[in-house]
Amino acid sequence: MRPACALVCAIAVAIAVRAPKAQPLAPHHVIFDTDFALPPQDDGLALALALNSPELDIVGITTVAGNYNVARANADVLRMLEIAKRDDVKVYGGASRPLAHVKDAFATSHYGKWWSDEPAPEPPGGFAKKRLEAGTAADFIARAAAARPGDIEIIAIGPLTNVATAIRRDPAVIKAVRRIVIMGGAIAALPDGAGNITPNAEFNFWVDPEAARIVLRSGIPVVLSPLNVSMKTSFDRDSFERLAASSSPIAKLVDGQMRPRYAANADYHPHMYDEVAVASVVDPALVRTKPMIVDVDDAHGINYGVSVGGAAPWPGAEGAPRIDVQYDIDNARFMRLFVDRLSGRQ
Ligand SMILES: [Ca+2]
Repeated sequence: MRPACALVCAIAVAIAVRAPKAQPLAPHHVIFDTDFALPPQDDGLALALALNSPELDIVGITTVAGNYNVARANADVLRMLEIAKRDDVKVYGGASRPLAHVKDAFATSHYGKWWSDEPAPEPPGGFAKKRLEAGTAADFIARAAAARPGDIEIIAIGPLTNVATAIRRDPAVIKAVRRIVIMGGAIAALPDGAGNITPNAEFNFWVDPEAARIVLRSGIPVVLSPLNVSMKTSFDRDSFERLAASSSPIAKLVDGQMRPRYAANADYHPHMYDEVAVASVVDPALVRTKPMIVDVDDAHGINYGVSVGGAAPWPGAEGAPRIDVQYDIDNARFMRLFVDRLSGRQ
């Protein structure tokens, strides 16, 4: 053994001896803020992924009106937790209306039922015995963040009304929340940046543009999962069949709810939206992000609810933050994670 080798080898052995054993991943302590509906709604599939991901510790679920009204969000999420045998997860009822957006002829004739006062329809298997916790979603967000400063992350996959309300009531939320991962917006400066409710506005931001602007400008570190990255995803038939072959309760639910759609259309392969936001917390390497300045238009005109993102500041966007924007994803790897987790294969 040459002297040089002896030295190098001795160091290598020392490093190997001192190297710590692999530790389990520290869980992300998350509040799951959602305009929930059962699968095939993306919120339902996103919660299924979260519930089956040991990287995530769900400290509470908060509901908000969006896809449907908040009564349905509450009924469906309580039922989902019973199906998943996760009655231990606490649910707090949230905002039934956006901060300022009033219902009009467009809202009532297009996608989404946030404006509706209809009672919730009975979920598959009946209404849950599990009940909402006392207190509002906004109060819970403020209380949970204050109790664990710097520890709580919010995964927000609906209109941002609850988070904005929490910030307004208690600005200490801004410093206490570690970060917020938001499914929302569409960035025209990136590929696939068209809107999905108006020509340029994404649905979650359009339902409550004032809330989206408050949250983005709050100072809470933001990761944005916009339509641009959703458009790169596909819940392909092979992945669906692999999931459907599992006997897990959630896989059976997804099979029952989605098989008619796959059966009716040989080319059915829906995009994934809220699921991407969850998956990107579980495995950040799935997505590509870039820092961009992003703001939301809350002027009541043709761009109401439109998010605008750019690499450099521009007039009118003074005070808008630079945030991480997801723009691409490894769909094959994402679908493997999604199917493995929902089918209990981990
Ligand atoms: Ca949603």
